[in-house]
Amino acid sequence: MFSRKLLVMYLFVLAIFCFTNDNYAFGNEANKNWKASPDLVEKLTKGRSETNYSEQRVPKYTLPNPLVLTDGAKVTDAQTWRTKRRPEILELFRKYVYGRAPIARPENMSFEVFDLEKKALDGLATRKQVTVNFTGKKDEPTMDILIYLPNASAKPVPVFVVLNFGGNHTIHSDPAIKLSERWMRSGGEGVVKNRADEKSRGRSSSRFNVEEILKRGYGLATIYYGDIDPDFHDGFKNGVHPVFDKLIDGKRAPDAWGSIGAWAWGLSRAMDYFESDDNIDNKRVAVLGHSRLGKTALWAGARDERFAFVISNNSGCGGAALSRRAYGETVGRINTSFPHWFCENFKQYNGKEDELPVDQHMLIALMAPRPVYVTSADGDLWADPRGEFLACRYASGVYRLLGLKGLGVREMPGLDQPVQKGTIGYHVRSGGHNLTEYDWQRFMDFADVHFSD
Ligand code: GTR
Repeated sequence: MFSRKLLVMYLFVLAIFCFTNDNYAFGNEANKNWKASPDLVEKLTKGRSETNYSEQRVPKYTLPNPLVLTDGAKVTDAQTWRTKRRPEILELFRKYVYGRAPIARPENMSFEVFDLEKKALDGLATRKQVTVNFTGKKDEPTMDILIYLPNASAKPVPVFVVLNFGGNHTIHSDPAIKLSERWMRSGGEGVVKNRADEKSRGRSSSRFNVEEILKRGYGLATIYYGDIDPDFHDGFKNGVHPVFDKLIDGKRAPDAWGSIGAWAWGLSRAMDYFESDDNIDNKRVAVLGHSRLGKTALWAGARDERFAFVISNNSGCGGAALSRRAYGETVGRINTSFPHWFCENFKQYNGKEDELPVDQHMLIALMAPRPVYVTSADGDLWADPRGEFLACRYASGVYRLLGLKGLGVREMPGLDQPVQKGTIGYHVRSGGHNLTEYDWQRFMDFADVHFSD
């Protein structure tokens, strides 16, 4: 009698669990909606007790509606989105998150192609290396773009442009790539006293399978992000900031650009170069970045609509993840660890995500109607995979308003089950925080669809 009662109770609880837990799915493990591994949650929580890794502790939040104007009016047509709401959201991100670039394309900026090899990589590619001098003046900041274009194509080719962390010479062992002489973050093979040496050649080649990209018909362009602004907090005294900053009474404005703003601006200057290069199809340039550079790729794509496809790889907080979930890295944490990444105004939202006038789904919505692809990794809870997925889902309304599908699913897909049905692509991959061959293949699959004639 007693055990029957228990059995009934057990079945009752199980039924409630099945109905209330949207992640519960019958059948094939592989098709199960992704969920953070409980073991990993436990381990990470033990290691960083101040960080929330538990879904139960995600605060209740209400997201700002991308389709409601600041004055409360609803956006119900594409024109109002285009002429009113989109500029409004862009301005909110400028003012409160990434800061404002003081200049667009500098008038005297110059390009110098200092290397042109038509038979690079055993004849597979044409290699170009180009110095962009931002002001056209001697001794002022420059950046070098390394470009590989597939020789198999007679037409201008679509290109992926990617900022890199360690210098252009780290993406491939090709000895003709100029070895960067710039400041580098310490740590890692081949960096001595914050300078790269020969040992660092090809060090990050696992993140750039150049031959495979070329074989699939795409070009690759890459720039060392430190050329634009070295990634440490020095009060904005190096890189492009001191050259272009407009100080007010000797001070920077609370919405002056931070480092992410500068890196994104540098990507637009690379786009300026692509427009002058007849071998590049400048209507099909995809901007891609990993981690902090994923945040940068999103901001670059939002502010410069010449980028036809925008890809955020494991970008997390301040990138694709919803800030209001405060899961993994938070606004307060990122502004403390990296005080130079965002604008000063962003710091007023430390611990007050709810008061932000925007959230990151609105950043993704700024890409519409262009394709955008967001990735997460199973082990990368710091970047909040679910928050990245939800941002894509909540950006979808804007795509639908423009007659497109958006993400096309409501629930998180299973591990390694890419969602590529609509104009927003998403996957959560096995493994940790990284840019892998799997990620690249999915980006190229998505580009094949959206870049086809
Ligand atoms: C982490 C940072 C993340 C992410 C990452 C990276 O330390 O907390 O936001 O950007 O660095 O860029 O590698």
